[in-house]
Amino acid sequence: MWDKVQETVSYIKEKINFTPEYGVILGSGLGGFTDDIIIEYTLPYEEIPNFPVSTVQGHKGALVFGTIGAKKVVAMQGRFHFYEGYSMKEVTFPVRVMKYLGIQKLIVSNASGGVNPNYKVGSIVIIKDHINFMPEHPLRGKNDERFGPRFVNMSQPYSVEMIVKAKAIAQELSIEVHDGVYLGLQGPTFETLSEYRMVKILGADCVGMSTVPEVIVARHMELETFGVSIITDMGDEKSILTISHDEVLEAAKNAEPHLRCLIKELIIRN
Ligand code: R1P
Repeated sequence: MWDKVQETVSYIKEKINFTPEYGVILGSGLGGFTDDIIIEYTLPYEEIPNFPVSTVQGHKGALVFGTIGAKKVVAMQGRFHFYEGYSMKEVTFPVRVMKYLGIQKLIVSNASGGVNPNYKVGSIVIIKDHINFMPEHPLRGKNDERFGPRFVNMSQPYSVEMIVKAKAIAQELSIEVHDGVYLGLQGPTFETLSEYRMVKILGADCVGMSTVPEVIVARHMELETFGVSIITDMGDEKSILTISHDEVLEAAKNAEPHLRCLIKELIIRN
């Protein structure tokens, strides 16, 4: 894994002269964030050695390098999910690559289903913690100490400092935000009503099929991490839900302008 990561990093560094400070992972329907970046380079995933390719609609599949204000960022326009058939090591490979390209901070976004009755479709939720309910752990197997320790402290995976800043920015810009716990499931099926109930009973506020492995690997390498979710459907256990990926993309697109604004300001001011 170490050699593969270094090979990919060397390839990218040979192609482009750019050291990003921020990494941003764009979730379903949130790829438009790259319009806020003054783009210097775009590398399609298929051109990058050892990189997986995106197979999910709404995940374009490119690393975008550029600036937001004075800050240098690399954005993943499209992420990888375990349900696509990738191992957790493949799902999280880009996070390791971004770390060795130079990022110190990682911002992760996603679309999720809400179970907190205070949320509605379109709510922006700052992730304050997560519950790992995914079937494979990204750190399973022999640990490579060059990346990080065997046992990773997960008492505060999401940066308190960045959460406080994001909330202050949201208040200043009159963007309504909630905070909550994200629970990661494998997917690709959407949740049954009973599963939504389970998510709620387990203490989470929203549920999705990504983010958790990326954040675990980011913390393994001591990246400062911020997570944000757009609620694209509500898991109301009393009513019958029909949700499609197209509806998820549509709901995410509608809420995207506010989220974009929040992430942009967080990067500029941090
Ligand atoms: C389902 O519509 C897809 O949207 C979410 C779910 O995890 C699933 O992949 O995608 P992101 O988590 O990548 O935003």
